[in-house]
Amino acid sequence: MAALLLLALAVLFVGCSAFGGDQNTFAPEGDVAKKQLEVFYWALWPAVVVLILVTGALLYAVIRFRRRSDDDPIPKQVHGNFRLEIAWTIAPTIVLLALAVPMIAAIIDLGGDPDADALHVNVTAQQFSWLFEYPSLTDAEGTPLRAKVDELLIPVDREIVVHLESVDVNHSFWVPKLFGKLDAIPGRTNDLKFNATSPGTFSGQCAEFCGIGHANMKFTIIALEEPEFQVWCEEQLALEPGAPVCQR
Ligand SMILES: [Cu+2]
Repeated sequence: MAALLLLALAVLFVGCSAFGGDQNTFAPEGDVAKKQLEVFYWALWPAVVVLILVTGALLYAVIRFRRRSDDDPIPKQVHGNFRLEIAWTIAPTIVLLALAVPMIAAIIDLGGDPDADALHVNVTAQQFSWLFEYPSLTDAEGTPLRAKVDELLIPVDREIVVHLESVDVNHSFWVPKLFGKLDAIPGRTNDLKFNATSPGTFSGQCAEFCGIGHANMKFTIIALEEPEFQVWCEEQLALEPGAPVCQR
């Protein structure tokens, strides 16, 4: 039995990205992911305290008031306790109200207007890949820049605004180190702001089961330093070095 339990735990922990995986929400590398992790901890720690208090009280009651051999067959009958009932109504209300303050503040913050110099990206989800287009980065003919399928390049430390659409079924856009999930729904556009605070490669994937190829619907976001991003932009659009359209 113990061996089985150990095996089950081992299988479970293999999936933990704390052991070096790169889809780790506990190792955020963007301001949005950091804020979302903060909010998660706001909910987690009070819940842990409540869990310990409730489980402790339960275990105490089970052991302290267990049936003994010399007990009467019918225990003392108790109906209601006004003070206790008031206490366990007011205490959770205070906890929930206190938690609402940082959480609502975070929701307002994350949903605010984008920066004036934010880079906009149109993201289209389809079975089973992701298409990325930069509406403001256009070549001489006005055709917008498109990144490779499943590979979005962004400048580091700059706000990116995603306009997310789907052409077929529901998908979900998710890069654990940069931002939480956002659904891609046919017929509507969902927006998301994020940034990367360090250069690097961040892996993401579709987080909504969307068909037989769902598991392979992965993509990568590559964050480059601003000058490198500009060089890449100029090359892709076949523009002269220093072309204004690629400048921040
Ligand atoms: Cu999908």
